[in-house]
Amino acid sequence: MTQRALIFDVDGTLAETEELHRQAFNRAFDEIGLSWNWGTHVYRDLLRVTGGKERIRAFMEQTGFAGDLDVAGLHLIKTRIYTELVASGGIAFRPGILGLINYAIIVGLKLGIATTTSRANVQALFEGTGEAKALSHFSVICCGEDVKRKKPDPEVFLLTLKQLGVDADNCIVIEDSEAGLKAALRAEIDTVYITPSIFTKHHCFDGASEVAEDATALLPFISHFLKSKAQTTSTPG
Ligand code: XBP
Ligand code: MG
Repeated sequence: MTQRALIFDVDGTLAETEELHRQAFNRAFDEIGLSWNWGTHVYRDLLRVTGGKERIRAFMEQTGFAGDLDVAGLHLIKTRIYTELVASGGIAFRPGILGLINYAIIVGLKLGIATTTSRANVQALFEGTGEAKALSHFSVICCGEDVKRKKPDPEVFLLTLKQLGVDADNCIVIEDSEAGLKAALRAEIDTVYITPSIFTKHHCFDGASEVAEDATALLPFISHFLKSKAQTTSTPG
């Protein structure tokens, strides 16, 4: 039987995590005595740069910061603070996410994660939401540290496809951002559903198969995708 898969992005897609990332960056800056403070508008703009370390470097360049900064060390502090914030339990999955995970398990879709953030943050999110068990159903989890180039580069999706052992044609991606959409399309995954997050509502989603308010609206599309694939497979010639 042809294997098919559902691949989830993490930040903004599984949960509205970017506000906690923003707070974690600011607390980390404070901890090392930097006077930076990323407000919501500044952070929304900085999110065009994917990856926390890359975002810090972009900000340094943008502001002409000339100091000597251990970006990797600062980012480790940020990750520690972020995982603590998430573990404190104030975050939940977005509507429909757990329903889609359960649906995938029932219909035999493989589950994958393709994210820019770190494995530690993914783990913390599933634990912090009280859904650690759901993570055990994901056969592949590809993160920022697994790739050389982050989204919108397709590398994380290509790696996820390879590890899943599923063709791009037989995959559905759920994303919230323009960079994520571009990355999936560049990996030749044609079926990309977008659920814009608070921080990505203004992005351009040209090329997406569907843009929905949240994952609750996606079930009929996924079911239709599976039916059309089943018909293609069973049509002789
Ligand atoms: C979105 C991102 C991430 C987070 C920060 O990731 O760009 O960089 O903002 O995470 P996703 P790190 O692909 O899941 O939407 O600081 O751990 O890099
Ligand atoms: Mg995202």
